[in-house]
Amino acid sequence: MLENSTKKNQVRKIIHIDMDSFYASVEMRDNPKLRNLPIAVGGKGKRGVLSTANYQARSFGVHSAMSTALALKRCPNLIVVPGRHHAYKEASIQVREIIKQYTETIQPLSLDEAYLDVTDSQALNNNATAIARSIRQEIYQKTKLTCSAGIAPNKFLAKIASDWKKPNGQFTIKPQDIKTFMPELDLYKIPGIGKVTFNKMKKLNLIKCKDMQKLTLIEIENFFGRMGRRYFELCRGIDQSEVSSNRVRKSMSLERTFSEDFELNESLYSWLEDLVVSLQKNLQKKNITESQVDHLFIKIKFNNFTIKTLERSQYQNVSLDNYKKLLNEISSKNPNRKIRLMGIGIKLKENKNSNQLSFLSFLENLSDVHLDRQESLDDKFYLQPYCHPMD
Ligand code: TTP
Ligand code: MG
Repeated sequence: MLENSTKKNQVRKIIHIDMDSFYASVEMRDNPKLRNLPIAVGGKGKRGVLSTANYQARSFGVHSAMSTALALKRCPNLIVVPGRHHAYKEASIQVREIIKQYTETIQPLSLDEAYLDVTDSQALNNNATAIARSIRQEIYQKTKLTCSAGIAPNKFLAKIASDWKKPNGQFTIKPQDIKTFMPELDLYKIPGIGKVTFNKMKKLNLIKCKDMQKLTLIEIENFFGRMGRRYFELCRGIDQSEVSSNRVRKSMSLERTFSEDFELNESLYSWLEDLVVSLQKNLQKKNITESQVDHLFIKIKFNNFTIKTLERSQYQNVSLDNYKKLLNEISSKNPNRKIRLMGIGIKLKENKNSNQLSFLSFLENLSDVHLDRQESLDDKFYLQPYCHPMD
């Protein structure tokens, strides 16, 4: 009895590992001529977008998801190289092999990021800071790539901490440090709080966690709806979520970035048809049948980069007709608007066994170019495969 409750209240030891300027670092490693120069990985065309940039390029204000055109304005000597996804996957698998020696409880988030629960790890006297250091050293020895690590009692704090000493550094937040660490943390640093939400927070004079800590749960829920409770907890450094190595697929989607902006109307039907055909093929490849589909959704990115998603529970059949209905509904709600991206997808019914993903299929399903990372705290979005943008 005592043992159980001790275990339940045991302080957890979570590590978040994040590779440094991952794609760019792989490119510099494999092509020494690129070292010491500002480089970025991405599309070179008129509407090219960057996946990432090395730290030298970042000092010019160049960053992920920036248009190549703007990046070249900021840094005229920037060298833009196309992505080599197989090389990134290979490095990711090597990293995973190293991490596996320290714990089996690993939750990959993307090719270059993972959470580890080392609470019960026998390695290095169960010293999480030492484990993180050792993992980083081994990753460097085997891949010649650097990474950063955050060590903390929960996933949220570990993720925040891995950013603290980037690149090639690590930072530990001990349980007793949380009370002093949290108040000064900027709310926009919280994963899941993107531009739109942060702008809303700013209007309410909520800039740092200490500002949010002054509000009651009910007040936060009134402002931010169902995310209220999560924000209430996160601004205090509370996060009970587990490092879950059993990835369960919750959705599947595809999207296409257009080479020019299009009107949001029926003229998009032929693009929609292409997407539906590809989605149907992908569902087939993954042995997902219609009976597993809960409902359909459509996603639109407008030319001002705002994103709208429309989900309708009455549509379960993956047909062009149903997606046309969703497109018509979203276009009637947003008349005369131009868009740069359209995506479609399905949400799956909850069925833990049949949707389970292995690490390898997780990697296969990862977006090669995830330029549209969702502003969501829900892990499901990391599992969505995407079409390559057209640029
Ligand atoms: P990140 O870990 O977000 O970025 P990073 O590893 O390049 O840099 P940092 O040192 O800050 O961690 O993403 C990992 C890789 O994912 C990145 O190298 C390229 C890809 N990516 C995209 O393709 N599009 C994006 O918008 C982002 C953010 C990343
Ligand atoms: Mg990274």
